[in-house]
Amino acid sequence: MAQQKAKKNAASKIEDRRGTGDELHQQVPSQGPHDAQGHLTTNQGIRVADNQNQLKAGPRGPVLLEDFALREKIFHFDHERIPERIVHARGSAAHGYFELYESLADVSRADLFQRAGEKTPVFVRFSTVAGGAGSVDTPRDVRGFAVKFYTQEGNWDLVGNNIPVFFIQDALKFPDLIHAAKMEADRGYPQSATAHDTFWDFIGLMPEATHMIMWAMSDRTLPRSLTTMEGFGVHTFRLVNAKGQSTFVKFHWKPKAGLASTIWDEAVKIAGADPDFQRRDLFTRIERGDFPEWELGLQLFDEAFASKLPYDVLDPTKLIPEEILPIRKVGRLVLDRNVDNFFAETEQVAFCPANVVPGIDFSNDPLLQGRLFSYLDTQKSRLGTANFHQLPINAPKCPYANFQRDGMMQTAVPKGRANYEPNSLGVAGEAGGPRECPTTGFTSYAEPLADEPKQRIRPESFADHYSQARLFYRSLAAAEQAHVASAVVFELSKVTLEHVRSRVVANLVNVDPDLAQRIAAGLGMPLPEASPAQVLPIDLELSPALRIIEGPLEKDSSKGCVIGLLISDGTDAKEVAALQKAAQKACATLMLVAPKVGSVKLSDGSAIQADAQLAGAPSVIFDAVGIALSASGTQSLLKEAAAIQFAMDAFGHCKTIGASQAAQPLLDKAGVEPDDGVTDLGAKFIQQAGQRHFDREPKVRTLA
Ligand code: HDD
Repeated sequence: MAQQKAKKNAASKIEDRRGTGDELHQQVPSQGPHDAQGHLTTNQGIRVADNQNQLKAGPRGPVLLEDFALREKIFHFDHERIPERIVHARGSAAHGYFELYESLADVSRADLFQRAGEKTPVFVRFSTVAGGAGSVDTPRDVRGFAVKFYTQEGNWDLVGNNIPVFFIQDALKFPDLIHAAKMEADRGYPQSATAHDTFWDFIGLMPEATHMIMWAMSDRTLPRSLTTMEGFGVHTFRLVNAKGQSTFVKFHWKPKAGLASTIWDEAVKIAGADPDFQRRDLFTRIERGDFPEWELGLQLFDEAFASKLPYDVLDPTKLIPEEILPIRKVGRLVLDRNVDNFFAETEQVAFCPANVVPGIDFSNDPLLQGRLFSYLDTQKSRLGTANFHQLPINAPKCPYANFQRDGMMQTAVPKGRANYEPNSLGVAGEAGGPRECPTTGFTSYAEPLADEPKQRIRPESFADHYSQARLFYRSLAAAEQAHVASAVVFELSKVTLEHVRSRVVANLVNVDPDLAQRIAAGLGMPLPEASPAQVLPIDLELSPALRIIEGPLEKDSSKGCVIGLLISDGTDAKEVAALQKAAQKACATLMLVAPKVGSVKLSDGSAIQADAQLAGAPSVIFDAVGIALSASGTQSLLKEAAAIQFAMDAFGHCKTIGASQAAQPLLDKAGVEPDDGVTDLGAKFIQQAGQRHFDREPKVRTLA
């Protein structure tokens, strides 16, 4: 009875939370290093009298074994680390909610998709793939985009990436892909970089990776911020409604902040200036109330639509262009709370594509099917016990009950005699324990299966490896195409084996002979013959929606931008105040950068503190830069390499630069030439802060 009551209470608490949007986040009970009275204690609750000195035989004597406080503290410290994720080890995460715009009851019975306006708590972890947990934030790498929805019918994990396709078609090849991509087995380098022999050796031998390679070499793998990238579920999934009807679906996350990337040279310099650049950016945005937001978009289709496409929707190396199948925006994802503890939440969160709720189901995509096994399995190795679901970040926020028992680190205390089902020890729901729910429980979509032999075979419909690679490359803006060509030249220039370079370029001839020619020229090698293609590529209709530059989502507003303003003694006080006001109005952040942080004396005699010192705040960490120097300030900074570099890099990275007239000598020394993106410190400067000026690029670097 008591059990039933407790269950009812839990259920009604859940009811109360429906649609209110408040208190969506269950707080983890805080366990500080002290007891309720503020005393420091051991893990056994014994108050610690001295946390500075070990117990010794005399002031200069040996340490005594009986010092249990010492032994416990060191013992625990020695075991603080857990294995990092085999992939996606480096991640940053935040809490938030998903809010539904309209009921999707027509296509899915999933509880979170029923009531317009309802909010579901979420936890989102972004990651790089190849680097270790301590690696930098801005390598050229795919970004993970994993969302855990704590729905009222259990957890749904949408474990996606910021690229809508994948390298391989079959999960059996995943260990090979990752071994090839990560640091080389014998030498342990390079870390978090694909620019090495083994990666490109594998890629050259796996033509199915070519489409993904085009994305990986594009600006998509250099996102400016985690908040300016798209997310994709990649595979085709199914939605299933209350009548049991199935609709295929592809999931998209569209960033409200727009799409923005860095330039390679910039990404490399950010890695040195601030290895935690994206983690810090996510955290500080949320701290200052600039909550990152994405819209959930669905591409919905049926078997008849799928059968007309010239590619297979079960093939994860293919996408369906938005122009062919428009995206229906059905809700928004808002990240509004930082984690309280990085380890307990970001590190211990365990995602699994097999976590689906009634109304969402899998397709037969062979990559997805393999993933369904891998994630649960890896968590056991990483988190050490089959009870990892009990960790607060992983536990569902709805009641859950079954007869799974015991195991290492069991923290639940299940009551009652029966730990098996069926049992007749009590009336269902009482002492006898939980029972099946044939109507509301998860049932798999009853897909009719073909009567075919068991075999290891790749379907013919998966054989075209080049048409979509061509579609992507040719859909890009000219500047982006140049970035792709240059990225491949860069990466292959790091490849020491000539036959590997040559094989990759031979594959790319199938994608676009002009691209291959540009790359061959950039590498200083003859253009090889096209590699034999299983299926000759066809020209699909181009999809401008795939672009960042000049694409539908290209960032052009200053909202959310971080602008660096270089000031020094004598800087015009009115100008600083006006820029601060304008930035605030544009919802941008203005950071003052000065040779000394403590105090800068402005033109009116007032003193102001800078937010960052020049040497530690190069322009790569800002979206746009201003140079508000007086004539004397300019003169003294003309001898400062960091100040010259500040302007030079901003120009080289095609950013908007605003400068006072008196700063002109500094611009001249930095090689900043007049163009549309170089302005005075008036209104245009702040308005353009979110824009890049790619027309400038041919002036500052040779692209392939
Ligand atoms: Fe995976 C983690 C995304 C294919 C096996 N994967 C992982 C994470 C993301 C993805 C975002 C990090 C989750 C987190 O933040 O904790 N993975 C993908 C996508 C794929 C994909 C979008 C293709 C469409 N993955 C894939 C395959 C396999 C795995 C084919 C294995 C057969 N992935 C894993 C894993 C990881 C993982 C080994 C490592 C850590 C973890 O699971 O929790 O199980």
